[in-house]
Amino acid sequence: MKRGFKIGLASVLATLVLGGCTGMEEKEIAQVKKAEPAAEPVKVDKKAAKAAEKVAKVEKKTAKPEVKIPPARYDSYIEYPDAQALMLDMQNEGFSEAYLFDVLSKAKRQESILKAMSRPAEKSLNWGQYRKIFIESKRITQGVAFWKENKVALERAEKEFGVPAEIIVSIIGVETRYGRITGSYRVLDALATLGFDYPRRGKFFQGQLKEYLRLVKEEKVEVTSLKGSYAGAMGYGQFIPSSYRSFAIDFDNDGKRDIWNNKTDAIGSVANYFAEHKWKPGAPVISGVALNGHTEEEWFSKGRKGLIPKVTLGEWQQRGVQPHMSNLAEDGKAILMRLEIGDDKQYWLGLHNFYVITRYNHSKLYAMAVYRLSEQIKAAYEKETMKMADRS
Ligand SMILES: [Ca+2]
Repeated sequence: MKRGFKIGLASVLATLVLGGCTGMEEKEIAQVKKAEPAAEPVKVDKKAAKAAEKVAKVEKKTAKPEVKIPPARYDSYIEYPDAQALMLDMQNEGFSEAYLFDVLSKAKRQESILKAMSRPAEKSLNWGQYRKIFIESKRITQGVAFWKENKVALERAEKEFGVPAEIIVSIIGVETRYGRITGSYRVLDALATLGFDYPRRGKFFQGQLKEYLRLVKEEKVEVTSLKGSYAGAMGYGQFIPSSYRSFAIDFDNDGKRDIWNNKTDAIGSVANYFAEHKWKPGAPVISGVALNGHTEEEWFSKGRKGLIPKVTLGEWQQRGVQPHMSNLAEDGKAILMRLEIGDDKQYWLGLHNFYVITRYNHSKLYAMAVYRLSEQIKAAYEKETMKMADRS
């Protein structure tokens, strides 16, 4: 089975390397690992440790060499030719030259961001390792507390957008531990650093910097005032500037879309993001599956393109892939997933709503973690509210 493990691992590696960039945040698992272990040491069992050893071995063979961080080309971003091109584009949109000059002269290159982006080694976690980071008792109890505190807003979001409260709570829990870790970089610095000093994704982040300039103009906020992750993702749900402009909403009707400090706006914005990405109210997310007979390697979802459901449930059944759920429409489409936990494997069909979760972050492990955590938060919330009902 060693060979099977390696093939599987490669797919997981691919998923994480390619995961999540146009959706919400340029999220890399490195960030999660960096932000979390200090507060929450992850207990590793023997099986997982053995798997981690294997991961390290395979990683050695497959990891790309560490990306060299290019030195700053000039002392200030205003001297960078691509920054000057960006300024010209923005002048054509009506921004003044003096304003743009002032903004870009304030943008600071952040070496720690470039270091974090170039670190390749931490991207390779399998499902067994990944889920331990996100699905643990503290994040569940904190999720129940967040739900209770924001019950009215969550109920209204569920009613208006059809997105279950537990999914919204879980997203905010996975992204920022319910607003506890929202990032401490100035968004301007993060986007300028990655836009002008990180060639691999420079175009993407230059685009986000433009979106950010439009955002601060529209929202009438000071350009250096907003904080976020090292990739410029902001607030409770970690919206990048383009997502903010398209999907953030003023859910408490006070005239501002405040995803940084206002939990009601943050909740409504996450719900709206899911609704806009066509979440189907009441529809399932995943189904367990029985594999009857031979399977082809290419049937299994790999990488970012592999997240798009193309095969109908009817076709899966003809191939001997039998969902445990009996009430699924035959013309609905699904992806087939193989997830590793130590030496064990789990097989799942990812349905339409699973795909919608991957629009928030392009990774099947991410979507799986969000969904599994949401189930546990819901169970714990119901248990607790039932207890309270018994008492009264
Ligand atoms: Ca508001």
